[in-house]
Amino acid sequence: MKIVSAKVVVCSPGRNFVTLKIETDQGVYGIGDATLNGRELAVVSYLEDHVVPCLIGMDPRRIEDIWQYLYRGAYWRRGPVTMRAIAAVDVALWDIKAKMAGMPLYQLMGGRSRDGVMVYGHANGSDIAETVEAVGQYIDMGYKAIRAQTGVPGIKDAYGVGRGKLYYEPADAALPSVTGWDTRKALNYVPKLFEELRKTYGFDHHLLHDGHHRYTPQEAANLGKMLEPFQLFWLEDVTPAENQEAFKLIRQHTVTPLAVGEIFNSIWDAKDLIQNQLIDYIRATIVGAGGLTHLRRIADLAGLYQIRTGCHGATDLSPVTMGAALHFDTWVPNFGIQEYMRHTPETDAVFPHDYRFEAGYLYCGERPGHGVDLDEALAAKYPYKPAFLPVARLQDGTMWNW
Ligand code: EZ4
Ligand code: CO
Repeated sequence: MKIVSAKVVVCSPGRNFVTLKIETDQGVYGIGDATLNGRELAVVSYLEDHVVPCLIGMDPRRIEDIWQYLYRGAYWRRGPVTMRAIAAVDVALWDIKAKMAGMPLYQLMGGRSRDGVMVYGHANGSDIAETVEAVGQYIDMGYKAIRAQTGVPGIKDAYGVGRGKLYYEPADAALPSVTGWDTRKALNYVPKLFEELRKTYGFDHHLLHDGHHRYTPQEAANLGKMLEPFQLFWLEDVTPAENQEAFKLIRQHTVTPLAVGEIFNSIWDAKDLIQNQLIDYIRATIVGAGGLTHLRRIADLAGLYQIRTGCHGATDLSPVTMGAALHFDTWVPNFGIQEYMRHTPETDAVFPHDYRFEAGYLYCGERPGHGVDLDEALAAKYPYKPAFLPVARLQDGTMWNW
């Protein structure tokens, strides 16, 4: 069996996606996602110029060997561009293998560990009152877990506050838009949001919050401590994780559960945090961290320390990643939660899929493979549109972490 073609499709049905389609001499094909929000074309070039020529003629059944070939063979290891390209190949090859086996992907991974995959949705509003109302709408839709982000008076376009209710998308301009940040104002305001949420809805639902790398370790510890009475499911990316020692300080001061890793691209980014038990949830996901082949190694390492998974699932991860993630989530023993931001109807039409939402859970389908396809003719109607993520500056103009 041989790979006869590998094609990179760039389309923008509401937002940009980079998709890899690998075809074999036996007519079976596989689909992988390679989207890197705001840096899409770098991955296109990596795939088209440096990966696809090597794939032609290879045996698509040798998933592990091809993974090692692309990882070790490049000499230059890791990084978001490289690991997304590897992820796209890996997921397309797992799709092919599962189709050949006539099985949904979760069966190949080891079979079902649970009936459904608990997901969390994104509720947000321009202030506390609006956000409390938005959380109520998610509760009414059946969600068991909800992430809450609020605008903060005096901060321009605080992170996580979208224009639409269901389709929040941060990459919104042909050049990065400039947003604001003020830690003092956020520390005054965010705990009040959760106080209000618990007063209004009680303690039955899981509530989450994303710090989006904005706080210093000491400020993060302070926030975690202030949020303790409200029993969050997790506090995410509360400080940047390049310096992993920083999490020791946070841990010494708060029992609020911590989640990190949506920008991690390999097990090496996560190893120290996991082995020192400095986090509770690992956010690495399939497209970000080298595909299923690599993500399951991260999950297994995390499992040794009772750390559970919480795969990134924003709209910049295409339905292909969501489909594959749901098979992974259905299998992985130490599953925690799955992020789920809905795609627009345009995106869903370009990527026909068989997963479905019901009462707070997503269910992967039973179709052979990961269950997500690409409608190439429809994709061609939505050409690439330059779109950058925003940047953030403090009030005096200092560049901050977006
Ligand atoms: O800002 O995926 O938890 N979710 C997030 C996301 C990220 C986007 C960046 O492309 O932090 O919304
Ligand atoms: Co996040």
